[in-house]
Parts: sequence; structure tokens; C-alpha cells
Amino acid sequence: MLKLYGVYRSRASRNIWLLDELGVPFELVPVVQANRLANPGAPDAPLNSRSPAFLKVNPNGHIPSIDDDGLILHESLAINLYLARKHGGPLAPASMAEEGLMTSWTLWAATEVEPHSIQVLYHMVAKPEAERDAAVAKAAIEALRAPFAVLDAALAETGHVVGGRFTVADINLAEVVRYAVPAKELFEAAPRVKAWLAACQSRPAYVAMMKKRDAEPA
Ligand SMILES: N[C@@H](CCC(=O)N[C@@H](CS)C(=O)NCC(=O)O)C(=O)O
Repeated sequence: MLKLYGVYRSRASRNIWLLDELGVPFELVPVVQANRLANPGAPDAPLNSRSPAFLKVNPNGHIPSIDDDGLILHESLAINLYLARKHGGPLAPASMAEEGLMTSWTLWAATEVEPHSIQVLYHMVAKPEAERDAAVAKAAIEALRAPFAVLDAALAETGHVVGGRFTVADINLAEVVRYAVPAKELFEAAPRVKAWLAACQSRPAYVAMMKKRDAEPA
């Protein structure tokens, strides 16, 4: 069975969401972020991103990774593109053109959005208050205004970015855009992005993933 290394409270969430949409069974091997542990190297520490056993799977020391019958893959968004293509159906590309567009939107999410949206998350919500820097959050919000306008325009015709239907590209984008949710002004300025994200997040597979994520220790 497919093995997914990670935890719900990590970028593995995007793989779990997709796998549920696809109806593909998997074994979740719990690997926690080392920076969430006081002493990740302690003999009794849980399996974490710096554990020698996990570094054999992913020498980058990041989660998630998958082991699909011996094929080891890293990078959450690439894993989703691979799994969608492998298992097919409406979430997957139906043509070379769609595959190109899905790859393009995914790389756009990773390069134009995620470096900034993660800073919004860190500096508005995730870091302890004493470590938050309002100037970093403000700069990240400013940097996201243009990509949000681009995505808003792309959603105008069909409400989706590829093929006029919900696909792996929506999942990859929605999971990256989710990090910027604390910056409400971005969504007020991009009403189609706001409505699209709400629709993506109302899907049963997303709701189920989030329920389990919320049940996981913080
Ligand atoms: N670009 C990578 C980023 C992976 C990443 O940074 N994962 C975080 C958790 S969401 C992690 O492993 N942090 C712990 C560490 O780096 O030790 C991906 O999308 O898979």
C-alpha cells in the first residue's frame, strides 16, 4: 500500500486531501517536524524530520514524502501531480495541454504565492506572539496583491483554473492560498478567489482532512 510520511499538521495535508478525493488507500507513517520537538535527537523522540531513519527516505529532512511501491517521491505539490496522473479521473489532466496548465499553476503556486503566504501564516498566526514581525507580514501581503489579482481574473470564466472543473490544480493552489487566509484584505480585494477557496474547502474530502488535522496534537 502507498506510504505517506508526514502528519496532518504539515504539507502532507494536501496529499491526504487529494488521496481522499481519488479514493486511494494509504498508510500514514507519522513523521513530525523536528522543530516541534524539544529534543528531536533524544533516543525516545518520535520519528521526526531529522531522524536518521527518515533521512534515509528523504535526505532533505522535510515532510511529506511518499513510497509508492518502491518509488520514493518528495515535494508535496509534485506528489499530488503524480498521484492525480497515476490514478486518473476528473482531477487528472485529460490532455497534454491540461497537464501543462496544471504544472504551470502548480509551479506558480509554489514560486509566486507560497513564499509569501507562509510568511502571512507565520507572522500573523503560527509563531508565538513575541516572534511575530508585523513588517514581514505587511510585506508578504503587499507581495500577494498581484498574484491574487491574477488568480481572480483566471477564475472569471469557469470558477476553476483548468478544464472548467475541480482538479488537482485547484487542490495545489487552494492549499497554498490557505496560508494567506489571515490577511482578510487580500480576499476582499479578490472576491472570486474568496468564493473559489470556500467552494474548495467545502468538499467532503477537505472537511474530513481538516477534522483529523484539528484532532492532531498542536
Ligand atoms: N517544498 C516542500 C517543503 C517541505 C517542508 O518544508 N515541510 C515542512 C513541514 S510542512 C517540514 O518538513 N519542516 C520540518 C523540517 O524542515 O525539519 C514541499 O512542498 O514538500
